[in-house]
Amino acid sequence: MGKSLTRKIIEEHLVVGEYIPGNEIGIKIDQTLTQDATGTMAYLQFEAMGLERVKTELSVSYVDHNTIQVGFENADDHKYLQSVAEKYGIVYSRAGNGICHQVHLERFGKPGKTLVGSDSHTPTGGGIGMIAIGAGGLDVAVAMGGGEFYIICPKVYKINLKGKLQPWVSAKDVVMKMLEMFTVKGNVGVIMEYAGPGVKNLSVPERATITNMGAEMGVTTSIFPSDEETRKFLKAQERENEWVELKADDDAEYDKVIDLDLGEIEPLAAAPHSPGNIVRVADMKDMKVDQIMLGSCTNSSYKDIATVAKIMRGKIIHPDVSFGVAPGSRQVLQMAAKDGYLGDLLDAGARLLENTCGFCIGNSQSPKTDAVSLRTSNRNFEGRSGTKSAQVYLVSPEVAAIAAITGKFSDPRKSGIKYPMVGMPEKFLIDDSMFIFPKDVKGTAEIVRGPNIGTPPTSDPMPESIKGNVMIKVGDKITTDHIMPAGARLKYRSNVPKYSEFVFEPLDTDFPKRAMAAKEKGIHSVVVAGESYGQGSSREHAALCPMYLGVKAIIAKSVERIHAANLVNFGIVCLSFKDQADYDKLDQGDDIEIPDIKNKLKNSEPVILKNRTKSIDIELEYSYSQRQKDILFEGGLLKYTVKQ
Ligand code: MIC
Ligand code: SF4
Repeated sequence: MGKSLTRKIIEEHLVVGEYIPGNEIGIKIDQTLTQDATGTMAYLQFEAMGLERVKTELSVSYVDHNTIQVGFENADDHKYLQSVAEKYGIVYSRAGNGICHQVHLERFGKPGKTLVGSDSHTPTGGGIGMIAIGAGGLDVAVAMGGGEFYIICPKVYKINLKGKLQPWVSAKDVVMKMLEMFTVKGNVGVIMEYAGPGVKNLSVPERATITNMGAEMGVTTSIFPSDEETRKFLKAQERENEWVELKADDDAEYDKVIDLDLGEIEPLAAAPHSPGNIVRVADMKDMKVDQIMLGSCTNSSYKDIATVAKIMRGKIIHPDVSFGVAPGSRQVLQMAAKDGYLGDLLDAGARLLENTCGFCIGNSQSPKTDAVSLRTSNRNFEGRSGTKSAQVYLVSPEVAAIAAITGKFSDPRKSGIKYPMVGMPEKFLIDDSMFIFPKDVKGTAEIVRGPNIGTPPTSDPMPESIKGNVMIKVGDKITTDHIMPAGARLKYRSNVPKYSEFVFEPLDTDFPKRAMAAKEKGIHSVVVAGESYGQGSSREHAALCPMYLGVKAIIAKSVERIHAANLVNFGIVCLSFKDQADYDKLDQGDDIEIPDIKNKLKNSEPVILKNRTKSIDIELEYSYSQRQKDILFEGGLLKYTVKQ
């Protein structure tokens, strides 16, 4: 049997373990990326490792999340990041250069390479044939230091694409179709490999939209082959010499094969409040819309902006809507300006937003109370927009454009407007002047630390027994936005004690005070959760800040991949119910004990939780490799790595 493309790239990078799906393996990382919101912590941790330079082929530090700069905090972070980059040999992408994933695809992504990034949408790089994986900042710091990156050796699903997209249907609809089929849970440890005759009908930026939002399925990553389309893209980015042809063997073995006919896909949307709530746009019954946002790392390519501009040309936006446009990169923005598309959009009444994450992370453009907001981004978790009562639908740029004109959520195929076909430009505008390439080969640059730059707290070694309290009980599909909100709170990322005041803010504003008071009395906190705990972002603060507040264990029906890894990295043990029904036998406030947990893990014995309040025992499970156990015993990855 032949090999999948995924297997070929992973085997080429395999340094620890064997390629057996389900096994923990360590792979060599060629490239890393960070963004500012997760980057400061990642670099503080890198500094703590005491290395002289990064050891990767390429590491890039992007500033794209926190550019709102109300107060000094964001700007302090940026200066710190710039100085760290210079000292350790990292490329610095300045604020204004664009969203990390879009810019990385344009300027640095290389077929066949591995990339790990401290952002969950790093799989965008799969569009150009990379194995690109999102992770917590600490894992990225270790990779920058030349350490291997650990994943579960994946199951590989082949998505066999046929046919061609119809007018008014675009790459966003393809990934929403995938979300309809696979949902947002149950795909941990899977890589989606796109193949088949339909692949050639998608350009690299379109493929990147698909692999980007694949993150919402909870998969490890998604990947496309590197073919003539990839060559065209690299050539247009003046990087043709970086192209290599890459594809699966014709007789490759897969864990599942799914056929998907591009020609049969219709305009889709993700309804509130999950990217997995897929509905047909045709069923939206001309719902009145209040806000439309075009942008984010999913849909802000040149093609996306140009398509919308062409639809809007000569039209005026509906008086009841606010329409914001955030191009994905400076390249897209400069080209849209030169080619006249920006003029079309501005003439129509669009509000030009900075080419950053902005609205997508909820740090600006919060809609009005109860608003219906149509967004081309990838996440519509409740409250993420900054307005709890807002109804956010995720849509394609085409659907967004028609809604901006009509003020209604309607089927773009019935708009009466001719569909503008926009191809990929033969040549993109190349201007790398907003990158700072490191010159200081001796690493003597001084690191600049403003008052917003704290020191990363470390946790204590694992206790022999966990004795404490169910400090909070939460339900299913709790996202990292619930655990550690971003938006207006984002600016405290570099200041853990301050940011910790907002742990679980959307669910229970009293949690931080309760947990801290318990910690001061030596009482351990545990969190009880339902299915798919920790969905969404890679932000390690969703583990780091609970750790700071004294959380020692998460007891959940299931935990998502990146968050589970982050919990280990910060010394929080993650246990699941042997019998899912036992979830009902724990309540907030219950006194609990997990006796002798350290030894049980050491000896791979079952763990029993004693609910002292209810006088019942509950059997808990775990599946940790020896490496993960050692990290937990040590009190987290930083201590473990320094010791090594
Ligand atoms: C997101 O889209 O949720 C973010 C903000 O980009 C996060 C990273 C972060 O929280 O800083 C992600 O996707 O990992
Ligand atoms: Fe930025 Fe949004 Fe993409 Fe996250 S999902 S990287 S916040 S644009």
